[in-house]
Amino acid sequence: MAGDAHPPVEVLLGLGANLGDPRAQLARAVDALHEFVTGLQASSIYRTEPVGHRDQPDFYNQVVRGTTTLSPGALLDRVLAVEEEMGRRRTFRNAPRVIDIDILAYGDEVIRTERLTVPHPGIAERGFVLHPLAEVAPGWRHPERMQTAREMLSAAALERVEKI
Ligand code: PH2
Ligand code: MG
Ligand code: MG
Repeated sequence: MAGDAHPPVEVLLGLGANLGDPRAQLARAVDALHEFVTGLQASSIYRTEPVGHRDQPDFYNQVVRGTTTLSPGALLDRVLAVEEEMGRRRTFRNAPRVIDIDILAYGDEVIRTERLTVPHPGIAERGFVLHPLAEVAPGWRHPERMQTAREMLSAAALERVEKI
């Protein structure tokens, strides 16, 4: 949509899956993201212990970095459309899922609307985000905490995370 034109901005997205064939689904999601995120760089995939609702399969997590010209709201719409096309059904909070795509950061903007909290509120406590984030964006600083992923990692008590 022309109304969504926006100066290019660097975004960080967090991907997770723990149903079906998680690694294939991460690959499919990254492919779909190329349609609206350019210069995309993807981290390694990490196998991670579930956080929140613990009685579910391990997750496979990844962080991607790239540039978009979509506004934050338009980016969220596109990301939710990819989740839906891939068969995500929303049941309960922290439930198992075929794909989850979260907007971790949108440039260094701080956004708090009904639909969107950016930076994503869980970043600093989540090893499944911080490990792949440190790999793909070592110089990025959380715009409110002013810390890098590495710095947040050293302060957090974290779940099991294994690079694969
Ligand atoms: N996502 C959640 C809740 N818990 N745990 C892991 N390990 N990985 C996730 O992606 C994840 C989670 C909510 O989105
Ligand atoms: Mg999530
Ligand atoms: Mg999500």
